[in-house]
Amino acid sequence: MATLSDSPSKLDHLKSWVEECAALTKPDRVRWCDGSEAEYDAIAAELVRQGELTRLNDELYPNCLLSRSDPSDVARTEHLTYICTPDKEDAGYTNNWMSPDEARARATPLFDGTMRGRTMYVVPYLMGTPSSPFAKAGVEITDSPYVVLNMRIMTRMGAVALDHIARTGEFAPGLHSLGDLDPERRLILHFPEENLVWSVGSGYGGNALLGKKCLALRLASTMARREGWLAEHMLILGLEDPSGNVTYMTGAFPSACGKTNLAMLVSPLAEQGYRVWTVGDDIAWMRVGPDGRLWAMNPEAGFFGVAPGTNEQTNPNAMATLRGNSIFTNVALTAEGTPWWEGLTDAPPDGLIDWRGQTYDAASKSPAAHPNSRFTSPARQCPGISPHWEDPRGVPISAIIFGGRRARVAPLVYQSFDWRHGTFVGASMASETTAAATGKVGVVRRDPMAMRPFIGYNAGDYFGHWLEMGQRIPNPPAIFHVNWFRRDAEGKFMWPGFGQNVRVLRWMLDRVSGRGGARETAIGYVPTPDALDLDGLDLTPAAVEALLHVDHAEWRDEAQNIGAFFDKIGPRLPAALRQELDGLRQRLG
Ligand code: SAT
Ligand code: MN
Repeated sequence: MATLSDSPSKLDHLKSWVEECAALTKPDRVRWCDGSEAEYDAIAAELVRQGELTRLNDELYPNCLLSRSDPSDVARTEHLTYICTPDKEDAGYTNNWMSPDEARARATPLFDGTMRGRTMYVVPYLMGTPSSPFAKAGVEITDSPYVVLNMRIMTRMGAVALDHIARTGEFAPGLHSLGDLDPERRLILHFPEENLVWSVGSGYGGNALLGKKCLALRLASTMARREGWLAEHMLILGLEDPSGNVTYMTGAFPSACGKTNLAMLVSPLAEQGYRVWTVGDDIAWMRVGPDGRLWAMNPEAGFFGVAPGTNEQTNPNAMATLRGNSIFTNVALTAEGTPWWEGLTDAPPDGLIDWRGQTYDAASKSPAAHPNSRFTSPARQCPGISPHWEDPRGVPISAIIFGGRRARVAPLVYQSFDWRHGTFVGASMASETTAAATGKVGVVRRDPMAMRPFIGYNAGDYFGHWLEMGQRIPNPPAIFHVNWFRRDAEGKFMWPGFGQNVRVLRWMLDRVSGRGGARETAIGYVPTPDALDLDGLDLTPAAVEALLHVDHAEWRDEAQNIGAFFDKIGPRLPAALRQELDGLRQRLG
C-alpha cells in the first residue's frame, strides 16, 4: 500500500495541493481518510453523539443513519453551477459560464478560512472497478463528515485509490466546503482544463459528492470527448432471456424519472424466463471494445436513489438494498425509529417526525419526507446485482434507451432508424422537471440525452461527438425512446409502468435479435400491438392503440419546439441534426 511518506513520489503533487487547500481554508486539523470500516464507524458515531445524525432502529435497519439537511439545501442548484473555460462558447447554451479567473476571484474569499474550527477530510476515491484500465481517481477535500460517509458508499474510497494515484500520479482534485450553506454564497465550479472542481455552500448529493455529477459526468464528458469515449447519465441493465443469454442495455432518463426502478426491475415475466440484472442506476462510461461493440461500465459503487415512491411493489430490490448500511437523507422518521416517505405505505403512520425534525401533522398539505429525499446504499446489497457489475471492461451494450416524462406526444416506445437518427432522438428529448433540482416542477424542458445539467462543454460539440462515435462503432447498439408517463384525457397514466416495463424491454430484445414486429412511422419504428407481450395486463385494444399513437399535429408542434431549441444551441449544432429535423418534418407532412 502507498504511504504518504513515500518520497519522492507520485503523491507529491497531491500532498502540495492538500497543503495549498489547507492554507486557504484553515482547518483545525487535516485527516487523510483510509476508507476503512473502522473509520466510517468512528465518524458516524461522532456525528450521532453530536446530534448531527440519527441512528435508525438497529434491528429493522441495521447500521443505518438518518441525516436532515439544511432546509435550503435539498437538491442540485443548477443556476449556481458553472463551467469555467477561457472561452464562453466552450461552455455553450446549456451551461452557466464563468471565466476561470473570475471563478477563482469569486470563490477564493468564500473558501478563505471556511474550515476554521472544523476538520478537513482528504478523501481519495476511484470511479470504476479498481482493476479496470478505465477507472479514474479523484481526491475530494471536504469539511463535511456526511460527505465522507456517503463517498465511502458511492465510490471505492481510501487506500485503493491512493495506491492508484501513487502508481499513476493522476487524480482529479475537488475542493468542497459547506461554507455557511447560504444559497447566496454557494457556487459549484468546474475547471475542465485542470480536471478541477470547487464547490462551496452546499452539502447536498449532486453538489457535494464530487465524484458523481461533477467528476463522473461533467468533467468526464469533456475527457471522453478528448479521448473518444462517452460519459453518460445512464443506467445499465442486463435482460436475461429464457435461454439464459443476457443482453445489456443502457438508459438515459432525467433525474427522478425512474432510472433506479428500471435498473432494479423485478420481472413479472420471470416464469417465462425473462429477468433483469442491475449493473448501474445513474452513470455509464462507454468505450468501443476490441469486438467493435460499445462496452459500458458503472463508475459508482452505490446508489443515491430517490426515496419517495419506493416500496415493495414499485421496487422490491431497492427495498432490500436499503435495509442496511445505508444513509437516509431528508426522509421522515417513525416512532419505531425506521425511515418513512410518501408512497412507502398508503398512509403516514402515527407519531411521525417529518424531514425537518418536527412532529408531522397528517392534516398538513406538505409531505413528511422531502420529495427529493434519498437513500445512499451499497450496490452489492442489491439482490439483482449483475455478476458482471464490476467487470473491468464493462458489459457489451445492444440497446440505448432514451426516455422522458411526457404526459403527451411521445408514445410508449419507438426505435430510431439508425445511430444518426438515434442521436437526433436523444438530442431532442424533453421531460417534465422534477424535484431533483431546485425550481419549478412539471415544466416540459428540453433535456438532451438526460444530460442537460451534466454536459461539461458546448452541447453542439457534444452532439457532434455522439455523431462521430457512431462512425467509430462498427456494431453500434440500437437506439430507442420510451415514455412510461403518457396520460389519458382524464389525466391518468395509461401504462402500468414499474415491473411491467420489462414487456417493453422484451420488445427491444426482439428487435435487436432481428425479430419483433414494428411499423415504420414518421418518428421511427413503433411496435405493432401484437408484437408486445401484454398478457395479463388490463389494457383494452383502444388503450394500446392510444399508447402507441403518433399524432402528427402534436409532432408538428414538437418539431417546432425542437427547432427552437436547436437554434439556441447555436452555430456548433451539427448540420446532420438539422437534416434529421428536416427529415422528420417532411415525414410528418
Ligand atoms: O444529482 S444527484 O446526484 O444529487 C441526484 C440526481 O439528480 O441524479
Ligand atoms: Mn442522476
